Amino acid sequence: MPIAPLSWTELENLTTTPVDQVNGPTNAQARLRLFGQPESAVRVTLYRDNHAWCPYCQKVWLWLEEKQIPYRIEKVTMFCYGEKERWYTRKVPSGMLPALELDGRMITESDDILQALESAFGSLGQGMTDPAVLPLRQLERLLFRAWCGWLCYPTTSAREDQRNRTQFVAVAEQVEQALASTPSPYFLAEFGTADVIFTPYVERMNASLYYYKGYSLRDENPHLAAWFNGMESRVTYRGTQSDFHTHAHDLPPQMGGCWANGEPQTQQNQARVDQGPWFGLPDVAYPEPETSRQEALYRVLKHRANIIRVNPADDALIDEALRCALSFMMTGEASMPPAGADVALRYLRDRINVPRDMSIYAAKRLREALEATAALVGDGQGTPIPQRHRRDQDPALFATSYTRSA
Ligand SMILES: N[C@@H](CCC(=O)N[C@@H](CS)C(=O)NCC(=O)O)C(=O)O
Repeated sequence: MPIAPLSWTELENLTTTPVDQVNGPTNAQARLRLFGQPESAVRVTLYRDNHAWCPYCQKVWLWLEEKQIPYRIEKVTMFCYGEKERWYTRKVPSGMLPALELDGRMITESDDILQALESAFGSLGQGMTDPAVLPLRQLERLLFRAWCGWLCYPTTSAREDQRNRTQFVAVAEQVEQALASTPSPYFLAEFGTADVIFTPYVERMNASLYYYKGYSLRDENPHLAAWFNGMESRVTYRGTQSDFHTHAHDLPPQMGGCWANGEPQTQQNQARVDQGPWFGLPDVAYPEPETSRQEALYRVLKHRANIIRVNPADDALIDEALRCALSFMMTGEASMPPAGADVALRYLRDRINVPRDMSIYAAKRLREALEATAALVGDGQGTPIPQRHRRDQDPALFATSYTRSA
């Protein structure tokens, strides 16, 4: 029998001490990373996107985390999410990300940034200009182009889509061979720069081809599967890792469109990524941490005032509906939400961004609870996610954060 939802205070009492963002594991929320060193050791500021989504930023971010270089993080809005900050365009007139300040010197272009970091701090495994790394960097660009050729152009026939798929699969096979030629799951004998360079787009390929083309990069390619598993054994990668839902809906405005091929497998995959079940998708394979529900709860509580304010539903309605979903997530007991909660909860379900808001398993738990609670009242869906921009996610809407009550 449905029970009354917990109050906000009762929910707050279920939270535990959050992880240390500054010295703890890699996370998207930190503004300062010290790795146990004093703040005076900081020589680097990374300017990266507010959404923790930009692939070139992820490359630099992962490198800094792997090398444990103390750094500050300044977050900037990407054009398709909202207004670019003036303080940033004064520093970088193009507004492009990432940028990095090293000992007061501004550097743009992710490859130049990595080279400058190598000069200052030494390379991560085999470095950017190592003769073994250079051909792998070229292979990464080849794979990137084959992916764009398949995903980002409309086709007029199934045959054309098939041809683009064949071209992509041929390059993926080259990647398989490169991975097969090393004794480790990584691109070279030891983890290093080459893996960091492949990470952002291979992650986006895995998500987007699953969602728009019905093709699972991770399931179809055993060496890439082993590489993903190797990456997921690293706490650094886990902290930067996104999920299928986030990528599927953040890529179209960035890439100028992603084209679904309409095949039955694609339609099935789209339904699964959008409506669940989210557990078991090939976007993650390491075991779920015990803290995933706690993390999701903590993150919602921290931002609940804004989450409620930006939801198109009436504040009182989403307040109660959200407490029902969170109570279910934490206790396993269903609470009946008010009429209209289906639309309100699914609006939020569709806008959980990984890793910006929380890590991959926390997001799955939260989406699951929102969907299960929404389904108690109806099958209404939230406002569709825009495809040409993501101003529904404008960071300005979330500028002030909730402070925990005494
Ligand atoms: N070649 C550049 C590419 C950087 C790039 O394309 N950045 C995009 C985001 S992925 C950007 O800043 N676009 C402007 C914006 O979206 O605000 C690099 O390697 O750093």
